[in-house]
Amino acid sequence: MATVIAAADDPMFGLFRVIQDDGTMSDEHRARIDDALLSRMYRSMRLLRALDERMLVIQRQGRIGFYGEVKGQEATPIATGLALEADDWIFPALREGAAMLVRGFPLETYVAQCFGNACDVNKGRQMPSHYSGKSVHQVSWSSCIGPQVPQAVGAAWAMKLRGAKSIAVGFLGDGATSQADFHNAMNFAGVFKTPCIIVCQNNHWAISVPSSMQSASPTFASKAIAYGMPGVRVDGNDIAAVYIALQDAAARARRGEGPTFIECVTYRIGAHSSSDDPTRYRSNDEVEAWKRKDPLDRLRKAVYGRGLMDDARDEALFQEVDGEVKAAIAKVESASNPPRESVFEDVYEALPWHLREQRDELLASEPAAGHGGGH
Ligand SMILES: Cc1ncc(C[n+]2csc(CCOP(=O)(O)OP(=O)(O)O)c2C)c(N)n1
Ligand SMILES: [Mg+2]
Repeated sequence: MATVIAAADDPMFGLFRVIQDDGTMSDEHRARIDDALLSRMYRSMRLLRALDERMLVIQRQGRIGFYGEVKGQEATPIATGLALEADDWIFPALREGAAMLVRGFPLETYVAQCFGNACDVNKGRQMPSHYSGKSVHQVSWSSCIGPQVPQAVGAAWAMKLRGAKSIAVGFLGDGATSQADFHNAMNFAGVFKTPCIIVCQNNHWAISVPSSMQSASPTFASKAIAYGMPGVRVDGNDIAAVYIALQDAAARARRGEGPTFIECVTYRIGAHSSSDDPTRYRSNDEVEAWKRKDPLDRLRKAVYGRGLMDDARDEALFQEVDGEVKAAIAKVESASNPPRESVFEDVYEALPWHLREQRDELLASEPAAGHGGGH
């Protein structure tokens, strides 16, 4: 049997961490994560946790049809939003939507995506939790597992051909590494040195399939070897570590040195989605063990340690962000459906005759029962 050489100090086999168990970080890392940035990370994570909790409740109440929680995996989307430049493009997988919020996308419009109503910039055409925003350079994920990686690599290739300074970041889960799309994209990125970062959120499960059934490699990060790019295995529950790894990879891509593959080791604390019951396939002990590594608790230790937060201020912050979430939901929930004829918009510059005919026929008919109308 072939021997796999795995040294703990090798970035592909070790685990890059920045926030230590006691909440401190080295002077070198502290110089890159100042108090203002750390506070921003904490506020964003507090907000995302509050958002997830409320959105899941309203899904259970039947007010939205579906919801995809990110509980336990908040560090990566937030670090991504903070580490990138405004011109960089994000091609998310299932759990990175919130990078949009960090980059300034309005919370109300974000929430409206789950209602798919007239406040939704996508006009209700996507499944809930499939966020996207042109204004913040974030592409919708397509529900299929894997295609966002070749899309990101292709966009990065275009950026390189145009001589742009921007980069693209493509995400995937551990399960998606079994898809051909991942391997095609990694190969292309390595050969053509496209300015991109490919980030695998290894949350240990692909719905009910454990990550051990996806790969025989010693780590996901080590897959980078085969494609001729650096691989980094990062503690995905340590927002500071994810941020620094992304910043370094982005700088490398901007210098023209090509792609980096990052594995973020994390855990999905919640269900795969609102349609899933994880008690059917994983043990409570496993979930409890990962709850003790909660990224929010880890970051809380760091902000408390620097004297940026205490219990009273933390409670006030929670009330503030939870209030923002409640207000956003209340504001968008009462909006009407998108206008029926909007289904014909945004594909053709000039509507072809057969679609004009269909639109006119639709407008001449009465809205179907149960359709809220839009005008
Ligand atoms: C091509 C394809 N196959 C199967 C599915 C069904 N499916 C949806 S999510 C999922 C698991 C994805 O796991 P992973 O990539 O680890 O992402 P995670 O949900 O853990 O974030 C599967 C198999 C799909 N959406 N697309
Ligand atoms: Mg997974």
